[in-house]
Amino acid sequence: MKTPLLLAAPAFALGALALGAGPAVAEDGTYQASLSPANNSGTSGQAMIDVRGSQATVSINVSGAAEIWKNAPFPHGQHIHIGGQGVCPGPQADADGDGVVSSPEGEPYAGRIAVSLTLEGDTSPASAVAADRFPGGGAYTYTRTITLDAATLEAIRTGNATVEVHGVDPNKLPPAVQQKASPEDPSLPLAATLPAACGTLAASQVSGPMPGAPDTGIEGVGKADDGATALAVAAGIGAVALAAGAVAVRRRTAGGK
Ligand SMILES: [Cu+2]
Repeated sequence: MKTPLLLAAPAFALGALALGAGPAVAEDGTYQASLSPANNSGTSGQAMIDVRGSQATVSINVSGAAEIWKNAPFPHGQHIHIGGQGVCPGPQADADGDGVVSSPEGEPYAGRIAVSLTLEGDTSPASAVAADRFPGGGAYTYTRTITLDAATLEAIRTGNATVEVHGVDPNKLPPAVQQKASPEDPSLPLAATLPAACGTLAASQVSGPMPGAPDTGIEGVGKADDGATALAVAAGIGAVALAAGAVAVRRRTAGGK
């Protein structure tokens, strides 16, 4: 019987159309991370990312951070990391056993740098250690609206993105570590780029739609047993009118005989 196949086609087309429009809405929302101290830094804070399409307003509050470096506010690199396990590294990530977990050591857990949360200019991984464009000092508030790429948006939406703030007071580190150079930039001490606080971004309960919310409209059409109903919903009121007209014509034709 061919009729069900013909009727199914418009319903499928509507499903595809609705799915195509869906993800942009589903990605919108507010995501939060509670930033917990790493590497004995005493640094903690909160990060919030409000996603609207590909635009994201990032807000970060940090306290207990390293205050001074070379007679100036201690610069704190901060990034969105993706592509790891979406978790902050624990002590087991200390591969070389020096007593601290460097950014490269933590990468399998927190992920690689996807976004550099700079104050101005470039936000790509190329600005990961752009010390002169990061906020600094023992406590600060940061807000900036930036554009995120698809991979970062997906990671945030699926709980695979972390926020890390870097830069630890050398006095809080083991003596041997204080003498080490940064693996990311050998001209800097390791202390300058060590993770100081970290948190996993998760959908906020405060506001915004939950990610992956089911689209009941699509489900309803897809599960419809009545092919005629699916066709009418898919094609809209115009098709209903046409179908009604066709029925009327058929009846007139039949009656005319
Ligand atoms: Cu980072």
